[in-house]
Amino acid sequence: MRAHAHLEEGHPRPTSNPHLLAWVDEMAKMCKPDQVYWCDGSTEEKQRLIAEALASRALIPLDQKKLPGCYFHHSNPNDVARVEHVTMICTPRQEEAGPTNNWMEPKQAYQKLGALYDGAMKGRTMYVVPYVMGPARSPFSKIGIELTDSVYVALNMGIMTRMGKVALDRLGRDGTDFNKGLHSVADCNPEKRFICHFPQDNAVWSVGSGYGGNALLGKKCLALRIASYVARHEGWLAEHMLILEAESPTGELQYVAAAFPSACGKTNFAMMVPPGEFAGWKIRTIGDDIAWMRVGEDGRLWAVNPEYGYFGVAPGTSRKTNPNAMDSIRKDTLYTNVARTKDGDVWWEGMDVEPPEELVDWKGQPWKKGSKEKAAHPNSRFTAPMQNNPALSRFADDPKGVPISAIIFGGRRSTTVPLVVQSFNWTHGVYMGATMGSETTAAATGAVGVVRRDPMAMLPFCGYDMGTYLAHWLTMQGRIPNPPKVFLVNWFRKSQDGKFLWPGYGDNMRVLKWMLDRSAGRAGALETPLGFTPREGDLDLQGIKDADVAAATRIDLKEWEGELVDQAEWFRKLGKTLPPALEHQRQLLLESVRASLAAS
Ligand SMILES: [Mn+2]
Repeated sequence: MRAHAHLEEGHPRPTSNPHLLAWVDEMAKMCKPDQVYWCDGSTEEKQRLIAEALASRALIPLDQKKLPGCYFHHSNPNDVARVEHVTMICTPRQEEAGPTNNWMEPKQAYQKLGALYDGAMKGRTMYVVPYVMGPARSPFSKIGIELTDSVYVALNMGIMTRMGKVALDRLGRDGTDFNKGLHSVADCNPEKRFICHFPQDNAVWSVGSGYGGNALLGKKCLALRIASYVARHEGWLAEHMLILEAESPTGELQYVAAAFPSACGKTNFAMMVPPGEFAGWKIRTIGDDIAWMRVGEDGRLWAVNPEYGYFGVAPGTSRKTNPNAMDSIRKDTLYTNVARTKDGDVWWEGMDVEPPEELVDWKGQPWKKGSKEKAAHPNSRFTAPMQNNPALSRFADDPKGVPISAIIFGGRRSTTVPLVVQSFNWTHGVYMGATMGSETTAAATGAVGVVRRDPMAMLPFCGYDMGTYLAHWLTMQGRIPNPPKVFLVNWFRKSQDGKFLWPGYGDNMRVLKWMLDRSAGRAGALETPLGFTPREGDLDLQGIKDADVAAATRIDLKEWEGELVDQAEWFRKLGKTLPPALEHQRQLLLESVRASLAAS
């Protein structure tokens, strides 16, 4: 009962909300921290927590002249990524979690994790982290409270969310609608690591990991898994999508949301710098990872970014691939598992900067230039406030959100999927999202790997049964009088000798412009059995280099016949909740492709 003793002696608690207080007390009783600290989100508090973290070596200082307000953290080497095999959806019936999620019965999960939490915070502080996902005063936003024994997590939550007093004010003296998140690093044992979601209780219990997606409970846990469940019941969409703003030379603003799986360039696309030929065009960021989208009074789909910062992968981020990200991470940024230079700067593979002769690698070991070991962990990260982004849209914090003209799905496919194709209609668009995927290629032999289907890039993030999720997407059509147009893109198609057919990065602006013009009904296209594709001359290709546009945009019906046959197996895997309209769509496309093949 030390926690209680401390509460009486310590500062007065910043809320009188009985529901919140009772829950915090109950969790403290189980975890037995030495003290309970309520975060207020102030600047002074941040400085104090940083000082604490420096003293305990949870943070290591970087050169404060070069990187003001930036610090380094290295995680336990056994704890460097999301852990999908121990990420659970805990619903009374397994069918509610569906065939693509891991499932645990809720009572059993509470018991199992309760035993791991018992006394796990002895000798530690329990930080109470109140936060809002979404603009502070937006009716779309949701409140969460994360209890954590990691000061690193508390500091990250301060960057990634609107954290502190703002959330308690919103919750009010009697509010009950908040996500109950409990997190303990415990002894960081991979054998005792679980991330359990209780959609019916609006609760998340995470134990045994201090890493980003497992520990920052506002992000994947609340804003995607729990929110997707809530969104289905409330009639909206919680999606793994970036949101960007495009301003044309005439000042017209258009917005798109795009779902790409992890490591397919969401952050790069959201912060894209258009090529020189696109003078007067500006791309600005609303969000780089998550979109909450609802139907507005005007019948359009409106999106907010629930997050307040960027938790981005460092390796591969460079001046060339993403200058706006590089500018976003020079101050007030936390770096996790990157490499460090002797003079307190950061370095990673793909930074496009020659490594110095010597580095300190992500584990804290000396590293010499030419070493075969990677200096930065491939999943090393930066956590940066979105206000740092020079290309941040002035509507990024708008409570209404932004109206979406186009939804883009995309994966990493070396063959078959063309550069861009527009769906015939909403159902066909949902079908495109349902069947999208990425593949692994055996680069050495050029052999094509297995396609991992990742519907709407939500496979690891959907908080309920996937077939039911796809049915929810289909029913949204009836709710959106002015739906966005839907597109499928593939920046990663390769030639037979393994070369990318499309340069990607800033040149994706050329494809984006066509999609924006299609959405506004002012660009031409070729109707194919698989949707609308740009004809020669429909894409603005002025000044493009290193592209084989004809090959990148080509639809090979023979390849598509195989693709459509292959998709049947994926649909079988989703089981009996798969909407019949999607299987029907697949058969229609297959018939149409076979008819075209027979006629040619
Ligand atoms: Mn993501």
